[in-house]
Amino acid sequence: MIDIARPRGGDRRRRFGGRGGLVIGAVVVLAMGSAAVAAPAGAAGTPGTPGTPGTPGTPGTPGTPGAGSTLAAAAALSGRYFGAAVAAGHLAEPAYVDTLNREFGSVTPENEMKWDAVEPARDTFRFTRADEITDHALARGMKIRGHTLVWHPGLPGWLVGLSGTELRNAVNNHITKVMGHWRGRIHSWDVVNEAFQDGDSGARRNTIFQNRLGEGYIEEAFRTARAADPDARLCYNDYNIEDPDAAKTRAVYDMVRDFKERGVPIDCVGLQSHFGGYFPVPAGFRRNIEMFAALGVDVQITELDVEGSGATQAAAYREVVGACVAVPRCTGITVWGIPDHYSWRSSSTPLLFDRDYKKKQAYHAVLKALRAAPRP
Ligand code: 9MR
Repeated sequence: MIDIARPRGGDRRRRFGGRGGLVIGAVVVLAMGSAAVAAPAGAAGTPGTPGTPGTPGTPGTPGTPGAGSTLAAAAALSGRYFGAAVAAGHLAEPAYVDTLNREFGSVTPENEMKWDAVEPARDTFRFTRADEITDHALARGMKIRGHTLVWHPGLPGWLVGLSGTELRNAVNNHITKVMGHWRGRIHSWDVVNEAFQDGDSGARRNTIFQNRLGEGYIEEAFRTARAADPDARLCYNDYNIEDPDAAKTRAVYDMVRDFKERGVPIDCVGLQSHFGGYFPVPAGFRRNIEMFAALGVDVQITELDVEGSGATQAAAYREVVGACVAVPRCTGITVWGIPDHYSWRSSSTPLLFDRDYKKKQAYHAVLKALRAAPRP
C-alpha cells in the first residue's frame, strides 16, 4: 500500500501507509523452522577474545571485537545498544545466526509478538515462536525490544468483532498477559504503534481502537502496560515522525508532552526511520531527536533501513547514527533486518549486509559513526 504524504513546502513524497499503516500485506510471517543452537558470545562481564565477540554492552580491549569492531560493541562504547529485527524462521540458518550473534546486542521480533501471532483466539496465548527469539537473545545477554501491543493491522477476527467494554477488556487483557509473559526481561515495549494519520491533519488514525474506544485508548494502554511490567521502557512508535516540522510529528509531540505533564507513564518515543529516495533523512532529524528528548523521554531509532546502495546509502546511515549518538537520550538503534534479502522491502536493498552476509559500505559507515560517539 502506498499513500501520499504532503510534507512542509508542499511537494508530495510517496510514503507507505494508509489504513494498513506501513505494511506490505498484513500477513504475519510464521515461517517454519527451529532455533539453531549457536556458540554463545563471550561470557558475561568479560571482554571478547578473537573469534568470540564480547558480551553486548561490554567494551573489550583494543584489538578484540569487544573494543568496538562489531556494531554492538561499538555502540556499547557510548552506552547504547545496536539491534536488529529478527524472524524466528531464520534462526536455523547458520550465516544468519552467526551475523546476529556477532554484530547485534538487541533483538526485536519482527512479527512474532504481534496480536494475531500471540493471541490467535480470545485469551488463548501462543508464545512459542516469539520465545525462540527471546530465549536466543537472553542466553546471549542481548536486550529485547517488544513489538508491538496495540496496532491496527494483523488483528485476529475475534477481536475485530468486539466493541465497547468487551474490546476495552480485551485490549487490557492482551497487554497484561503478553507483557506478563516476559515481565522483567524486555528492555522496551512498543505499547502503541502507528496511531496517527499521515498527511497534514495531525489527526489520530481511524482504527478500531480509536473509533470504538475513543481518544483515551492510548493513555489507558500505557497505564495498563506500566502495571504489567514496571521495569520495561514504554514507547510510542511511529513512522513519518522523523521531521520535526511535519504535522504528524507535531501531533505525536503534543501527545507525549501532554502525557508527561499529566503523569501518564511514557518513557520513550520510537522513530521507525524507514528512509529512501521518496523520504530522505530530514534535515532536522537531529533537532527532532533533541525536541522529543527535551520532553523527558528517551528516543530510540526502532526500525532503521535506507533504500539504495553504495556511498549514498552509507551517507544516509551515517547521518542517522551520527544524529542519534549526538543526543544523550537517544539510547539505541535497531535496523529492520539483517541481510537485504530478508527485508520487508528487499528489492530496495535497505540493510547493512548483502545477501551473502557481506558487510556493505553502509555497515562501515555505521560502525565508524558509533565509534566516534562522545563517550559518557
Ligand atoms: O517487516 C514486517 C513484515 O514482515 C510484516 O509482514 C508486516 C506486517 O506485520 O510488518 C512489517 O514490519 C512493520 C512493523 O511491524 C511496523 N512498522 C512498519 C514495518 C514495515 O512494514
